[in-house]
Amino acid sequence: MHLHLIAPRMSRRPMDSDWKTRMSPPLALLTVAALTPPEHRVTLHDENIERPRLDLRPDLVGLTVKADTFARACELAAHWRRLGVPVVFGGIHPTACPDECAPFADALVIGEAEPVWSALLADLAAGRLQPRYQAAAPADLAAVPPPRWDLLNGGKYLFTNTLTMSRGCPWQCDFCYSSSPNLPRGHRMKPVAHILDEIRALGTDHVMFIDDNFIGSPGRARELVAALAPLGLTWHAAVSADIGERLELLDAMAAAGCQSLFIGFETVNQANLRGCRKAQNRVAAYDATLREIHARGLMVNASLVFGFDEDGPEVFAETVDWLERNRVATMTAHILTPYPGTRLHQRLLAAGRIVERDLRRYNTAYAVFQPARMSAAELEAGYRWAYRRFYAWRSIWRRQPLAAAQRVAFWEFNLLYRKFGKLTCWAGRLFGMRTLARLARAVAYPRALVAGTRPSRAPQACPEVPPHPASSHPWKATHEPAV
Ligand code: B12
Ligand code: SF4
Repeated sequence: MHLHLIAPRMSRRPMDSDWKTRMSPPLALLTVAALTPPEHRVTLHDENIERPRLDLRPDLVGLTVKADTFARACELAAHWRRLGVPVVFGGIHPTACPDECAPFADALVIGEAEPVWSALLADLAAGRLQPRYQAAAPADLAAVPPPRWDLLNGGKYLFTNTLTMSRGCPWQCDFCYSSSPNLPRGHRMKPVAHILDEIRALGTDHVMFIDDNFIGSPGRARELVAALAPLGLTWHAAVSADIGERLELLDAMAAAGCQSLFIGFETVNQANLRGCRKAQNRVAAYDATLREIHARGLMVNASLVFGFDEDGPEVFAETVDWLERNRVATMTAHILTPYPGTRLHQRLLAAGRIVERDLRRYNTAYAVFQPARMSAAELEAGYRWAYRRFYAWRSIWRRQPLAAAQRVAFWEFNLLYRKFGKLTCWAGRLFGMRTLARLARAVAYPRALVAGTRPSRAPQACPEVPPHPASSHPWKATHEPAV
């Protein structure tokens, strides 16, 4: 049989360039391809990097579907269903909202593909495709095959060095898919040997772990980090904000070549954190956490959310002041988005506060609900202002890292990716995204290219950063409640 797997076009946020949608390949589809027995032919298409091949007549079309790509997935599905080709939807949106997705596909894979994919293919071959496939138990991560990287047109992506070491997260923040009933609870890790094999198969000394939470099982993460240490890798990961309470693990990560952490701080208001049940974050500990991370020479990409119930129009300046004061290298900000299937969605729906149902706008750049302490227009305008202000020259200058080892990466990200992203993306198209990424990486992390020459990453004394005299927002007085 011929299986055609597709990642539909994402709805790009106004502040992003194509770097964002071409950042990395759809790992889910590479994984589904790897699960497919070799007697079947698999083709893969990512609509974010090339036009769809509507002329193909495969035996099955598989689409990976997120909230913001749902509408496009339905259009593509309708095309092939008209031609009599069965279509299966998988991914986070059909998992969280199977009933809404069911009319648009012949079959849904609810949750992980590993336990059900071969049964689905057998049913298809026998002409008895079922409408829903859902595993009774979570996948055995020891048996997950490495992704089929060979199917990719890798040169068109910024990074092709992504991998996961786990699935899930031990926490259940209200706005996150982890709070959705169809997702397996808790954090599960792949065996360390398995992860090392995946890294070797990538054939690079620079990898990005794109898990929800690299420290979701701290003991197991320690084992992995110990195994990574001798490899001389440069790597990046996403961790929860309680990393500040695990300094030994942080030491080990820095010593093993970790260069930057993506952290969901979300808000500088503890009441907001309580409201969304983000129990692991303590605003009072944020500054110290950032100091500890910076002292070990790591950069931080802070993930922030605007529009919680305690947020008024002052939240944007307060948050950016805090980021600048702490010299946070990069920011990924979101407007609070009630993804269907999450607890947040249930709560706002029940309160009649969802004002926008077009899921194409559910990419965190739009206020799709009625905020409590400002208008939807103020929320959107404030959000865009926060991006402009954070990536303004003045702010970039103030946020320069104290650790010399991170300065080049800092300037590269702030200028090449954010400030001049549209221009550099054009250059990327001309010379190849990956060629440019490799060049940027070689300049930012030159020592990583010479095995065994990594400098010591023992914590350095890192001076407390004084508040900016120009800061006009007394955020500390209002936003440092006791916990
Ligand atoms: C990597 C990633 C990205 C990459 C995507 C790269 C790519 N080309 O796919 C980038 C950086 C581009 C990205 C961007 C964004 N992302 Co993102 N991202 C992720 C992340 C961390 C990992 C996804 C992944 O690859 N997982 C590994 C694979 C193997 O697991 P999986 O996807 O669950 O797939 C399994 C099953 O679901 C199933 N499956 C999946 N697809 C299919 C298809 C078929 C046919 C079948 C049979 C099975 C199947 O089988 C797989 C194996 O079991 C997820 C978090 C998460 N844990 O999923 C968030 C996540 C998907 N992102 C999210 C968000 C909010 C965003 C942004 C809006 C953030 C922002 N404000 O910029 C943007 C959207 C971009 C835009 N619209 O402009 C949300 C939800 C998004 C949504 N719309 O529904 C998530 C869930 C994070 C969260 N917890 O809130 N993201
Ligand atoms: S810590 Fe992050 S990944 Fe985990 S439930 Fe909360 S938002 Fe989701």
